Amino acid sequence: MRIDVVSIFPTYFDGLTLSLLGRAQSTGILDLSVHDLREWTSDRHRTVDDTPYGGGAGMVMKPEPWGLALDELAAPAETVSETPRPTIIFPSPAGEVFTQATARDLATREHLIFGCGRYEGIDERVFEYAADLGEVRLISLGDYVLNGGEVAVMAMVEAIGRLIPGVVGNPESLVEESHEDGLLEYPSYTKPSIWREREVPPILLSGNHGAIATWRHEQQLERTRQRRPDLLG
Ligand code: JET
Repeated sequence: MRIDVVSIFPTYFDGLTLSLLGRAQSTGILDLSVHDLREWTSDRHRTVDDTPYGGGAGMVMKPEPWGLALDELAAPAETVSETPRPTIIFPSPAGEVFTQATARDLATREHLIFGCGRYEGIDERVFEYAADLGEVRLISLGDYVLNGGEVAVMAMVEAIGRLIPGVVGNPESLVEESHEDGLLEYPSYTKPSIWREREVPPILLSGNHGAIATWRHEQQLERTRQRRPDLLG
């Protein structure tokens, strides 16, 4: 999978080269490039924002650098029609909510482009133009506002990246976790069996694998009922 990220703070993404996703990049499973939006400016001050038409607080990201960035990243010059149309994602508090199902869907794409907005947002015509180059998705991490899209893109790339076949060593660890079966995860314990007078639930030491599976499922249901009743419908 190819992933391009466009941001005015490209060093935010240095962390994505660490650990799991770093290994996926060195093995060639994931081809991740981070680009500075200012590379597509041509004025002396490398301006990416301007005042909003109609007035109001704050600044809006200018369309021109975004147009040039998308032209270059969505249709690389040296390639031909085999290049798949990219999925172009803009994190936005006004987008559809990102879930594990969204991550699974996006993990099947050949080419993702993430655009990180800042200030009060991006000139609306950029989203219209991007729709001519690929499938545009405005995606929200949740009902809160960030200063820019960078942290949201970090979260999405990590959630998507670990679902690409070969990125996570043991694929079973992908199934046995919160949200993959619509329930919250059961509690986990490791040694020592008594720590600061707190015991591990004895059933986990019983060796009775059927009873352990039943107990874990009950724990999942109880936690989901208490913390996330919305998931039970
Ligand atoms: C966000 C994502 O705050 C979030 O996204 C970042 C952000 C902040 C400010 C502007 C912006 O521009 C994008 C845009 O969208 C229409 O113009 C993006 C909160 N939950 N998920």
